[in-house]
Amino acid sequence: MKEKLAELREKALTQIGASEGLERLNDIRVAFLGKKGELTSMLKSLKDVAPEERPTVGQMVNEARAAIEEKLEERRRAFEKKFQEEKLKAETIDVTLPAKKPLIGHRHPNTIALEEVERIFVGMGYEVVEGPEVEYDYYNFEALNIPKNHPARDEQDTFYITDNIVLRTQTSSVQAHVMEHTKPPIRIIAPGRVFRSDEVDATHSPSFHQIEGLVIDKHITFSDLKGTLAEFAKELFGEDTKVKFRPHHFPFTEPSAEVDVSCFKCKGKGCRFCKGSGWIEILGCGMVHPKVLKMSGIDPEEYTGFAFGVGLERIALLKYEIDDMRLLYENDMRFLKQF
Ligand code: 2NM
Repeated sequence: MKEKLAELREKALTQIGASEGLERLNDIRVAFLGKKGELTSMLKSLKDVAPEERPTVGQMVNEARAAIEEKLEERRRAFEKKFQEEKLKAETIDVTLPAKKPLIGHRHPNTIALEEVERIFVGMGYEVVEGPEVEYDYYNFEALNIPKNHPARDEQDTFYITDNIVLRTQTSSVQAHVMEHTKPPIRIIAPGRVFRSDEVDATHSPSFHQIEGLVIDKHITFSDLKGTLAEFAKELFGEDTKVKFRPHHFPFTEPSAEVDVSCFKCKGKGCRFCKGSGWIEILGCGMVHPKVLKMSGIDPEEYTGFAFGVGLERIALLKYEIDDMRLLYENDMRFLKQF
């Protein structure tokens, strides 16, 4: 019995010494000290030992138990320590590493250009109004003197929702609403997204933005229109910018004109930017057609007005010298950051 006990003790201590990991350590504890463990069963067979031997053997069992427990605890602590050290090593923070900078967004060139245009017109006393992108055929066409079968409808390759609802092709639709419910004087600009069934290329997109202006009051003349747009061009492109009005045709204005500005790159001498002409086309305008006023309930005998329309992307491309409109829609931060 004594030899067996000594053997058992040695076996347990060797196994503990060779164990790797807390799980194995627990298995060893159960195998020797558990309810059905080897040392426990030895304690149970103490009754077979001669009575005079029992105290010594009993003491040996207790000593063996204490020795195994101590070794188990020692080993457990060693594992814990090793585990901690590995964890610390794995989680080391290198305080000298550069920090990750949060990516900060940037205003879109369209937005910058729009805010610039709004600033100029608000400074002249205009109000900024918005309206729906999905519009009745009436406000997009009829009320602007573009009846059914008018050739201008074909030019505007429209997205139809139903026979009488369209994605607006121009923000003049907003102005038709305003004229209908406002007694002049009216002085507004209507910026917003418009839609035309165009193929995408460097200068076209099926969805782009317009800013249209409208002024209606007593005694408004073409001179007011010229002065307003000349001032606008100077503020937008620089004090020495000149404007040139060329006769044109729009269904909703009479007379109508297209406006060129002197090239702000070469000051009108002619360069690659203005294709050698010295002029850059920027907008369309005219005196609001009496029929348009009448349809909206404004008396053309009492009131006159002027209107103009300009493409926002066109201004952004010109102002920031961007040569492809598609760049405006790709949301590449490396591009957007430059403006
Ligand atoms: C343009 C050119 C000329 C225009 C006309 C109107 C309205 F509502 F008064 F009839 N709004 N905008 C207009 C006139 C728009 O864009 C090139």
